[in-house]
Amino acid sequence: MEGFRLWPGALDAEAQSQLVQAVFGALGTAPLYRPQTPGGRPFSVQMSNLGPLGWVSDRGGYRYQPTHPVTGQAWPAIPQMLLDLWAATVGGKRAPDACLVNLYRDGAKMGLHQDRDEADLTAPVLSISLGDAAQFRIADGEGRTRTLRLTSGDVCALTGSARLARHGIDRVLEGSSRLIPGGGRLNLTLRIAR
Ligand code: MD3
Ligand code: FE
Repeated sequence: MEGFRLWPGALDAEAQSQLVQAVFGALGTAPLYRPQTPGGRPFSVQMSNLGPLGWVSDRGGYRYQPTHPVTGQAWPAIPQMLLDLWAATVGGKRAPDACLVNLYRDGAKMGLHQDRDEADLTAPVLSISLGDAAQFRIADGEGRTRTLRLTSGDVCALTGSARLARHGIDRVLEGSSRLIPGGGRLNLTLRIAR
């Protein structure tokens, strides 16, 4: 698919554990929580954010905001490692201002959706997968759907026509990695929200 770029194993074991350490450290001040859909159902995925803006969902809808909805505190900074990874992969003039943290445990998954809450829908999204492997699905505009396995250390960039493609996580292969304390799959998505 045009605009979908995957770097399998872009992060080695050392980089992966450094990243997990940095993110779990930040989660001490911005704890994972389970947002509600606008319809009032809890997400199965636990979430938090890093950076000036964070993606949130509640009965008021989807939006980006500067503070954690539970603690009211500013989101912690995006680790430099991630800013460097953005520069090395998608590059461009702007740095990301939002990093959504998704933790999949206990059968959590994510239904097919589009990411369209960002001000500039042509700006790339960069995704980093850590921990358990997952079955990722992405659909093109013609109803063709592609599934691929995302494993720990994989990085993918969404630009061009892939940027508005419907995508989701069908299932996580629980116990396939021991990287994450307490188990599960951690996905980080770097974005330019505003
Ligand atoms: C394709 N996350 O946070 S990452 C999301 O693994 C999200 O947690 C999934 O979908 C996860 O919105 C998939 C790969 C990904 C991320 C963003 C995309 C694929 C994308 C944006 C547009 C198209
Ligand atoms: Fe998405």
